[in-house]
Amino acid sequence: MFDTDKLLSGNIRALSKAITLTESSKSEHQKQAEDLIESILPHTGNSKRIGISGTPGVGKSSFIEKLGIQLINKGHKVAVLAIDPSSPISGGSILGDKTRMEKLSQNPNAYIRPTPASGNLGGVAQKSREAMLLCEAAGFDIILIETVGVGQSEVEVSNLVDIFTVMLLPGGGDELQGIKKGIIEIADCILINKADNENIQRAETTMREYQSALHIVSKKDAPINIQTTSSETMRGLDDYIKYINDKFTKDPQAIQQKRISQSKKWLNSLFFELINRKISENKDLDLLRNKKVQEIVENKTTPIKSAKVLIQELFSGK
Ligand SMILES: Nc1nc2c(ncn2[C@@H]2O[C@H](COP(=O)(O)OP(=O)(O)OP(=O)(O)O)[C@@H](O)[C@H]2O)c(=O)[nH]1
Ligand SMILES: [Mg+2]
Repeated sequence: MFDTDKLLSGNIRALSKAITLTESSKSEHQKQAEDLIESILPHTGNSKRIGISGTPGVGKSSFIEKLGIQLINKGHKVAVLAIDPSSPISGGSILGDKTRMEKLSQNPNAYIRPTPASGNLGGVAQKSREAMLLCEAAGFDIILIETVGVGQSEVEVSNLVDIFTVMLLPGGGDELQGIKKGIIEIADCILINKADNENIQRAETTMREYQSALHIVSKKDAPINIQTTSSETMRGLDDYIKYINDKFTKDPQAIQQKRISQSKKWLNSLFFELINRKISENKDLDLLRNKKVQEIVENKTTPIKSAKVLIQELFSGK
């Protein structure tokens, strides 16, 4: 039996064991993990959930290292979950991440964990969601999720966090690439990173370009926070922390609303995924579907009538 009390008391080994359980592909472990997560739910939801996304090398881990230490110095407990959608078992960048986050990884009030990108159900972010809830139950009140920006996974991670931050480099002529890629649809905050040394001017120009472009195209209720940052000089770090705190203190209702709509999305996507799985596992349905295709081809029936027959078959309880 898993020792839930240990997890709730903040024991790191228990936390690691719990996350490992959620990652197991064995069905008995899956069942145990589902029960465990349900049982700890009353102890979740009390953290600030922050996503930091951006292309490889933009400086996410270095920034998280500095941010994490700063937050710990202010009395927080910080969990870092790193998703690498490019490697199915993850771990790919963990070595790099641990060295990029050297101080943080040695701090007793920090916990760093890579999460596998390919879950059984729920896509890239499902495992991170479970890990996040477990970290919250273990008493971490700041969850930082690092993810490499690759289309769909970014959208999934944005559905997991309260503040989705996109990190960009000072531009080199193609400043508004982020807008073209549609990140403003999901970003709450844009950081123009590595704004140090000879890059300062360029970073500020990029920031202004985004500010004026977003002013025109943004349809969001809350304005997107845009600023320059540097992990080398600590530029912008305090502003970013203030921005996060303000979001939670000035408009807690908005965070609550966001979480409610995220829960709806999670339920819906898992529901449809399970339905699809049920469909693909149903051999009789498959045979019937092939038969219906044939009948449609032979003008014996219509697609709509066939679809209704298939639905009837699916819900006949067989
Ligand atoms: N000049 C400067 N260099 C930085 C800054 N932050 C990070 N770097 C450098 O940029 C490189 C990549 O930094 P990481 O923090 O590993 O970037 P990342 O976005 O986590 O990279 P991946 O995890 O591979 O996607 C390293 O060589 C860092 O030393 C910064 O603020 N200024
Ligand atoms: Mg990294």
